Amino acid sequence: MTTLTLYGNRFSGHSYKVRLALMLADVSHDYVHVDLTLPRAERPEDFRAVSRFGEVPVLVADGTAMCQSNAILQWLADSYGHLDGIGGERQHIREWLSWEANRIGFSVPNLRFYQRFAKAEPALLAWLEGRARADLDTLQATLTERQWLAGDNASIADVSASAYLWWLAEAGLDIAQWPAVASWLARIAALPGWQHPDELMSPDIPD
Ligand SMILES: N[C@@H](CCC(=O)N[C@@H](CS)C(=O)NCC(=O)O)C(=O)O
Repeated sequence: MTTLTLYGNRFSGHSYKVRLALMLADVSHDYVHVDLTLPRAERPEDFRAVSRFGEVPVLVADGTAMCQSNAILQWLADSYGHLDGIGGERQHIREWLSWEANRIGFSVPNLRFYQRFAKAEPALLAWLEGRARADLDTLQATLTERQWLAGDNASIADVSASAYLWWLAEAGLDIAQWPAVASWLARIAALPGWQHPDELMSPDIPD
């Protein structure tokens, strides 16, 4: 059996999506919280040794370190045959993972960061909000037509694109404006093994 250790942070949706995929696939793993308020050079030695980009998440599988959340999700899907789609769906899954990295996995986390954790110029906030709204509109249009982003079942595309939306209110946006997205989140929350990020990502660690 492969020994897995996930390095993550409780406020990081990128970390959450990897841990959620592990939970949904019922894969045993160790989880290590990394304090991102520490300068990179002061983070624990074991984390610095495996984090090629200095970021969470990092998944270490039998001593081999993997970075970048969507690449890790693809490895998990390939390795455990869960949330992986079939046939031609896999190309759509890869497309959604690339879209997520540049769109909703950029706009919503940054908007949330500047609403909740730091201050930003109004122009930057307005730009991020416009981008987040456009991304939610893209999801709304897709999910009005279908239940899942790719194929007939949940996949890593759904896990990835939804990761930050559980905190949408912290970004100052109301999910009620995107009802098909809200219904999709409810379908994801009904998957066996699902947990909200605030429950799954080390609730014992102080803010
Ligand atoms: N593209 C990366 C993004 C990872 C990322 O932005 N990680 C953030 C937390 S959500 C981080 O580690 N920030 C701390 C730092 O950069 O020092 C992925 O998908 O894994």
